[in-house]
Amino acid sequence: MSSEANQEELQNGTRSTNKQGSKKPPKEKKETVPSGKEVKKETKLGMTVKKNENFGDWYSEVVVKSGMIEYYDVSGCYILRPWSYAIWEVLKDFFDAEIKKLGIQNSYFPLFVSEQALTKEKDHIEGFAPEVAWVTKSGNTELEVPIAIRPTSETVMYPVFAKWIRGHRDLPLRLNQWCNVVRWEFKHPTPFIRSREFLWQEGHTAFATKEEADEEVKIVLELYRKIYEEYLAVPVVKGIKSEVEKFAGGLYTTTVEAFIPNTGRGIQGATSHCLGQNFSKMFEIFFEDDKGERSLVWQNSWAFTTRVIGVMVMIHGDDKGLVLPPKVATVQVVIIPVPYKNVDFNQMLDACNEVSQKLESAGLRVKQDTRDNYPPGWKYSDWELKGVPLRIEIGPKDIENKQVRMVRRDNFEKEDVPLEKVAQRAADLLDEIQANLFKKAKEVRDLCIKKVFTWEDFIEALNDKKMVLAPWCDDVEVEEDVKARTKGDTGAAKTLCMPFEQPDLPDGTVCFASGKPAKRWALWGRSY
Ligand code: 87F
Repeated sequence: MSSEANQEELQNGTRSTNKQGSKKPPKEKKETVPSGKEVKKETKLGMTVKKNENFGDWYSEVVVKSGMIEYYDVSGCYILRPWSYAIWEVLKDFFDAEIKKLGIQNSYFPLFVSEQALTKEKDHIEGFAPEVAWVTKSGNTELEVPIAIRPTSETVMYPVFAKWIRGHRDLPLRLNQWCNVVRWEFKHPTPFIRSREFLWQEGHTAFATKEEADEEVKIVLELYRKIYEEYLAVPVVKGIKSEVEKFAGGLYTTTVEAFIPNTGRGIQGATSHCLGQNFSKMFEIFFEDDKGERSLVWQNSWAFTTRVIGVMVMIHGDDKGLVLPPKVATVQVVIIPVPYKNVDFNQMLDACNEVSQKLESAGLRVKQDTRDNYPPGWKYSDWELKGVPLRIEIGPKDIENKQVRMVRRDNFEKEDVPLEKVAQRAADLLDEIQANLFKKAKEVRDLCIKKVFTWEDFIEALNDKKMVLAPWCDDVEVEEDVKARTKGDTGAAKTLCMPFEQPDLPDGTVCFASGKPAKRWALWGRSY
């Protein structure tokens, strides 16, 4: 952009930066918009809370003002508006295609569970019972037997697995379903992160051998890593849960763990469980092998939920609003005409159309904001709030010079790009933004992992809102003891996982908490 053009723009105020993130709410003033109408400038549309000043309020504000969430009059339930649901669909499309390649099939099982089925596996349901929601009435009539709403579908699916699986030829049985589940949580609800109803996929599979089950657990966990790191640009640690933290009904639980630096809390990203033969024993899921012997099947289950969206918002959002990684953004590029008083608006629209077509032909998701009742500066703020990765501004000087201006959402860098290069440059910039968001998030996350050897250093790191990587004896009682000793207003520390990637553990290293010989490194932290 020439300095002459810059001057003109400054005078016109058309390329002003977002003023809505500043402390003072913008003054109400009247502006002339392309339609010639005078409009009252609306106030408080932008963010009013800073991420570092009040993270909780910032989060609530950003999910609502960006258009992701609408609040609802049932506590803990939220409306997912198209702006967030479309992100879910991108992840769903990716994961669905991947599991189909593995030979996993989709199916749909009922929302309701009979009491008899739900309580069949007592150990499984025990700790979770208070969270189960029940239907007790139809109209004014009490049901003869109350019916539960699925909090997860083991007890719905496994009785049928027992019926369907007869011989080794019926194996593996690998099913998935995309559905909602209900868990009546009493902890403070947070959109996406902890809601009473949420969307997920739940995979439930059965194999003849443990080896096949083990293999699938790993493959699915890698897909979850890709969802976080390659789509949402959120770094995660892969690992195995401790005995205390694993899914009690299963054999072992693998996990991807994310971290929210602002609150100093770890957050379980998604889990892939090997259930061993625990559920097949309980639900009598046998198969006859090729020698005619009856054996129990080996099972897995795995899930990721709409929580992933909340983690992404928390990691990348800033004081101006949402920041969407290009791979999941519904709109990757927004095109905004920047009209001047005496310039033909239709000419601007033609230019926008031309650019839009070039981008769409290159496979990019594009939106033109041609609303004639808002000035460009207002639109910039609005799309920044909504987190669109790349903005293209087209003004009369740009048309004259056969160029457009591109502005990145992640770092606000601007550049002028010749018309014939817009598609390639936009695509490259989107890749750069995706990579940069991950790189920045990983740098911050890495600084939040503190390696310690002693209890004192452990406590210091925890109080400093860090995750702690510490040598551990892997005793259940010691984990319970650490929980008890760290219990406070902000919640106890627990193991997040034992990372698959283990630093060296020299002979003679002792557990930071018990002084007993350390068996492995564990990642500890307060968590969601
Ligand atoms: C709440 C109420 C009732 C979690 C619950 O992770 C039961 C449960 O079983 C419950 N909350 N869980 C554990 C779910 C385990 C497992 N289920 C299939 C998964 C992956 C998908």
